[in-house]
Amino acid sequence: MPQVTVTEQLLIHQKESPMATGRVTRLLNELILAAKIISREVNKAGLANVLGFTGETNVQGEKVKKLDEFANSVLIYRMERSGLLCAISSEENADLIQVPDNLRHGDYILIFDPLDGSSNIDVNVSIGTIFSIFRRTKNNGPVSLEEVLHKGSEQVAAGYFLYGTSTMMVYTTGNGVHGFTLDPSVGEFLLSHPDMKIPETGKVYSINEGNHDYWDQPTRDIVSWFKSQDNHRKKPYTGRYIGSMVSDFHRNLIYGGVFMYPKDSKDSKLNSGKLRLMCEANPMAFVIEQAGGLATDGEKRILDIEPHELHQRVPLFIGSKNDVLKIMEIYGNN
Ligand code: P6P
Repeated sequence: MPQVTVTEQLLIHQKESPMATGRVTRLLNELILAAKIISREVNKAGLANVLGFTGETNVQGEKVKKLDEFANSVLIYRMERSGLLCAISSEENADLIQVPDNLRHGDYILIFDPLDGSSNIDVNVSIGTIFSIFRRTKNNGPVSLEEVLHKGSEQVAAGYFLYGTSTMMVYTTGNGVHGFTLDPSVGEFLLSHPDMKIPETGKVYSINEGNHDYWDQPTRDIVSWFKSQDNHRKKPYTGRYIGSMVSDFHRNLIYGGVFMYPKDSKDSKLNSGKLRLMCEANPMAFVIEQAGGLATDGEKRILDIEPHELHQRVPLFIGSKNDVLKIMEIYGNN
């Protein structure tokens, strides 16, 4: 199989889209360099002193782990210097980051979760970086929050890096979903999963069943349906939950299935669910729709949700089309 790099794959589609200027290609390549640096640290976390906590807590009220902080600082440092961005938003930072005046600016806005699933870092379970890219509508001056709070349907690119048994990159620019695997011997991400499509009906459901007593009735009905014999499969779906959304999402993308993080009454601060719209739900929803799947908050399409704050949380049901349609039917009947 010919060794196709990310750049070559992007240039193939760039030729097809006359609006393309190569800047998104350059932006993704800058992200790739940051991901290679993060991957190197993740893969030796047990050896270097990057395990454990920094002692701080982030805007989400979560304890910050050293690798979280490392990944966040690498991404901000590298991407600020890409010359392609005007603003950055990180899940780890409360406020929008304006690209400093002494650095070259561009028209793009990058939103990311630097290391999703970080609670798994110390136990050697796969974690990931999730990214979302928008094009600025205005063309100069400081970027206002209103310019960043776009609906997910306006993303120009999105995807994730998965630091697992191998390091992978999965992205979309609106021309399908393409997966690349890092070949450490050449230091390149090489095309390993061209034009990824999620099976229309899955065989896996992913949810933290420990939250059962805090779910509303529609969520309990949905999970009972997946565990019953009168579902699409006429037998119970398999339950799989890694606790790292990028890993659960990636497995479902390949095998078929649905990942669910519904709202629950466990924590009053999280009465709209735990996952963030801008840096987790939107990018994953763009990817899943391009792969033939669906993503909803139970009632609405994720990509149609009008954001009102940077770290807004949203219930998330995402994966195989027929399974997500069933979820919407059950929610719609309540
Ligand atoms: P819980 C990781 O912190 C994360 O944001 C997702 O990657 C993951 O799916 C979820 O939280 C796990 O949350 O409450 O089930 O431990």
